[in-house]
Amino acid sequence: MNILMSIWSYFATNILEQPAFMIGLIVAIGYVLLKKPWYDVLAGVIKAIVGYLILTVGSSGLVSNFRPVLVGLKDRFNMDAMVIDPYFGQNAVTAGVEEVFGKGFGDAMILLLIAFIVNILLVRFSRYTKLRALFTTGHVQVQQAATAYWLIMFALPGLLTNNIALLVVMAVILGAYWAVGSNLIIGPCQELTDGAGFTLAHQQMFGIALNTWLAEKLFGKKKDGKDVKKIDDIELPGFMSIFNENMVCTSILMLIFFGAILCILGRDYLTEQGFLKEGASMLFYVIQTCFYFSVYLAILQLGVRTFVTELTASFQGIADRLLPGSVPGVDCAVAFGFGSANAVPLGFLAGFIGQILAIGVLIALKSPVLVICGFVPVFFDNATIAIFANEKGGIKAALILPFLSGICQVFGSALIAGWVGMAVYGGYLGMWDWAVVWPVMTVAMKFLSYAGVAVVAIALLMIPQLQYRADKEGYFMMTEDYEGYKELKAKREAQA
Ligand code: ASC
Repeated sequence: MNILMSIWSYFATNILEQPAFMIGLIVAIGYVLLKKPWYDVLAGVIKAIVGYLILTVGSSGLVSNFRPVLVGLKDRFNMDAMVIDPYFGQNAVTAGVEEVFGKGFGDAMILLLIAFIVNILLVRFSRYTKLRALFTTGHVQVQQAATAYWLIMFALPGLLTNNIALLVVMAVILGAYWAVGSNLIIGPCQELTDGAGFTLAHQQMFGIALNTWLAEKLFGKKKDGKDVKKIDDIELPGFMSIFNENMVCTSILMLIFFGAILCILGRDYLTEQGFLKEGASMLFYVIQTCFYFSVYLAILQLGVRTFVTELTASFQGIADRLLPGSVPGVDCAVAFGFGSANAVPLGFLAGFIGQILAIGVLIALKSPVLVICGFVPVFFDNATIAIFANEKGGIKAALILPFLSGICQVFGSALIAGWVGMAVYGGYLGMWDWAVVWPVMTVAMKFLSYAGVAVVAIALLMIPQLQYRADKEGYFMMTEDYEGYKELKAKREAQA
């Protein structure tokens, strides 16, 4: 038993929780099932892992580049508050779970494994469950398992004395959330990528679904049949046309907005904190810091292009042999390689403004829980939402919806983290689904107890059934034969 546990813990720490190696493993299995020669398998695995590591360099570069702004806002305005960010959230659980529930953090990782198995089984039986997506984003699964662990123990304290029942309830709810959420947005992902054959498995899946729907309903095709103006359709006059280029657009927007914040923080403060070297030029520090956003975005997009090709080609082997009709769910940053590149900085800014506004309201109302923006929710959630919103509702949707999402992230996180007692440990996950969807599920479980668990599980599992009912012919075709699906859609549109 001990040996088994050590093998499992080695596998979990080094592969399951490390998306780069997890994706490498999936690519290896996929290519072996496709009976590729060994050297093709090897080359594919290397490209997938390196591509993913490149993506990680881009995304962690973005996070650290933004640090001076966030640290500065916190220090300068003397705010002692909870940071909404997945890593701060994970720390808060690690720090508090023993004290609050008398439970170790280790169980959260066993929960991760069981929930992942639930996800695989739900997809294996897609004929009945109608679920087609496998969650592969391990680092996100760790953060979510930790937060779900806390929320569910808070909602159902009766389970604290029965470990097995506790794990089963959690694994069913979390596994169903993974499978249902990533399945829910297969349609928008296939449309965005013209059938690349993946979906997103991250922290704003319901957020993407809702905002894509809102973008279409509120900002979509006009009554006279005219298409909406997407970001890339806007032809800017004269000198403004330089904004059409993504690298230029990102650099200038960052320079204006974050350059201003850096200047307000001031040279003395930045030097004191060690962000700016003694005697270095403030002007060039600001320019370089702001331009680095474009650098990391370019790196991130290169990483995406490198591993997505391998992942989707090899996944065919898994979909053909093991999990028919399924697609892999990947990090939300992968969306940045598709759609309008300028949606990324615009969504980020709109979300940032929304968050700052909401934080202002919390301060004005003297809320007992104050929130500080973390970079991951404000950037990755809102940029992703903007990309999808732009596809359906154009530039207006790509600005207004992320703005509203920023507000939801702050208010939702403040409410739930204050209520369940995570705020005092300094952090909460804070991403869209965890600021909106999980609080609702937690309320249902807290007030209805075990009936609430049933309600939540059934409600989640009903979603794919409803999606399937809405389009029986196209539902599986969308992942199995995208060209055929497009023809079907064109035919339907012609008839309408
Ligand atoms: C998260 C998280 C990250 C980022 C990254 C985005 O939720 O924990 O490190 O988003 O996955 O690419």
